[in-house]
Amino acid sequence: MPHVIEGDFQARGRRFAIVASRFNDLFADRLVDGAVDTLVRHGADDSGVTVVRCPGSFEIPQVARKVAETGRFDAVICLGVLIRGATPHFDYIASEATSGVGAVAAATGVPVAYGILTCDTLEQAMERSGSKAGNKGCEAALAAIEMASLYHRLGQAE
Ligand code: DLZ
Repeated sequence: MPHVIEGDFQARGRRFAIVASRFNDLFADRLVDGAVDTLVRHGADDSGVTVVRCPGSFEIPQVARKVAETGRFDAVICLGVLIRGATPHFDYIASEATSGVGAVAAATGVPVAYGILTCDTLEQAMERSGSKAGNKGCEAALAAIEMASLYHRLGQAE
């Protein structure tokens, strides 16, 4: 049998930060609600969940890095909602936000989950923030719980 190291979905006693943008808050707030609900239903205490709001998705990586660097969190969950407009603005912000979030995880060693919607239409955003395509905030929170557990176990295995 191979030696398998993997995370579980127990959030009790762990500390999570949710970094969420306010732009398109009609949908962004639903992602935050989904993430908080998922964390709490997996055992996180209210005191173990901190929500940090920033203006737009472009700012998410900057704030996530600050938050991760405090050393106070086992994982950071990044949530935002980008909706394509008439100009290429969307593509620039989506690209910065996406690569920026990955860079935060690489630079800080803290697991960072990605829950930024990149939608062509309002309908797509609605579908992914708590209706027929689920809630991507919940999915990002699950990834964060698993990664926090995995990093904990990898630390024990050293
Ligand atoms: C400017 C802008 C635009 C056009 N669209 C979005 C969007 O769909 N989703 C989002 O999260 N943020 C958007 N922003 C705001 C930028 O992310 C950023 O906050 C501003 O450019 C200020 O730096």
